[in-house]
Amino acid sequence: TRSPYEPLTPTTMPARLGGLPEMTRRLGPSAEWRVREVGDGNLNLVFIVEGPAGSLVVKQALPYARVVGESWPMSLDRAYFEHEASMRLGARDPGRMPHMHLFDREQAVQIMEHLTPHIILRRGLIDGTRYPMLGGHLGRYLARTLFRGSDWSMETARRKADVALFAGNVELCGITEDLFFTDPFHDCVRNRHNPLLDRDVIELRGDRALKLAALRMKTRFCTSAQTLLHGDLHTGSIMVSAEDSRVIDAEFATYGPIGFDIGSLLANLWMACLAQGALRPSDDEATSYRGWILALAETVWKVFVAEFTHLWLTERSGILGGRELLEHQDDAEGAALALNALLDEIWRDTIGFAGIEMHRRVVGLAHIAEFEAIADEELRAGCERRALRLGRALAVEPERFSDIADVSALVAELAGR
Ligand code: SR1
Ligand code: MG
Repeated sequence: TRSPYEPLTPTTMPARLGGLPEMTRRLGPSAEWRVREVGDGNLNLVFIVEGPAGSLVVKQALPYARVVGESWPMSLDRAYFEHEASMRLGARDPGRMPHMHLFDREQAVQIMEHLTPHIILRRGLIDGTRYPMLGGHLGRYLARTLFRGSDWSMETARRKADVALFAGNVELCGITEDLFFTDPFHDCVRNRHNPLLDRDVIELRGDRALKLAALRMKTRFCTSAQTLLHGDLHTGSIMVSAEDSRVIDAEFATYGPIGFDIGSLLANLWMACLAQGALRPSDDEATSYRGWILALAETVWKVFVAEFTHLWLTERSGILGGRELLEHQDDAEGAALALNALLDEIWRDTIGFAGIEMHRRVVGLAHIAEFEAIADEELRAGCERRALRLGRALAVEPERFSDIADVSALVAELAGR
């Protein structure tokens, strides 16, 4: 008989998992395991288990949101959706997700590759480290996963089955609906902000144009089921080393608009830029590293466009293949127009979602370590205020940004003030 769900601890891990041949084969005898709990995210337990033969990561969902505590119960099913999404995203861009070894649905446990010497990208951006391969890796990851999970790639039966499957991830999808698009724009108990931003927050919550933009982007998120999203692709969901980049933590996976993952990621890169003035020891170093992050964001977008275009031209086969209507009639110009219209829509969504992400990271529940690491409240408020300005411009005035270089210019201008 199987034991009921119970959270693991470093002490109970050897007794509870030591009987699994997969574990002892990879780690060695359980009596010699060293177990550390290293989770610093908002939701789960994460353990590194080291033995004489190797190391592994054990991730376990808790029946509540770790960031808030037991007062916010949360379904263990999120581990199941994370596992299902990770399998798909990993297959669509091989090598970009950690290798999964075991999944136990009842215990909400995933046992996976221990990525070493990788660190969380957000930490690397706080430390000022440069990762030469990262832009290419992330641009291709975005294009491949977002294209191959879409109607431009999947045939009807598989696509409908996957939409139905991930529609079950209601709880986490509902959190995104609230935490991104609603809570930050009204006086919700889950919100928190730097007290020095009190006046900015009052202004923000009276800003009708901004609230209409939030509603517009919420509508896109809820009604445009273009592809299987990672659903929480910020810089805390990416692990990096000098040569490698991996995407983790896909528990918020849902069908949604292609621009959502891209906008979440770019927003976090742009916010990291805005923090540099307070994080680096000199203005010159801040300017130089900010330039590197801006170039990284541009590379991510440009590689995404190039790879998405390549896939659209070479792999397009799904429900929206559309070849009968265009190429079979030799209408190359028509095909190019269709692709360009799609890329324009993705760009507009991308900057809209980026603007919303910036608001929720400054005045919502879940903040970012780049800003939280700034001890001086005045300095922090300055960075956060610039993020709100940038976020508002992106969400409310998307027509100002026909190209990613337009966003880079505004980030650099705001950061220099
Ligand atoms: C209660 S969950 C809060 C946030 O943490 C996760 O990382 C997601 O970003 C979510 O919105
Ligand atoms: Mg996460």
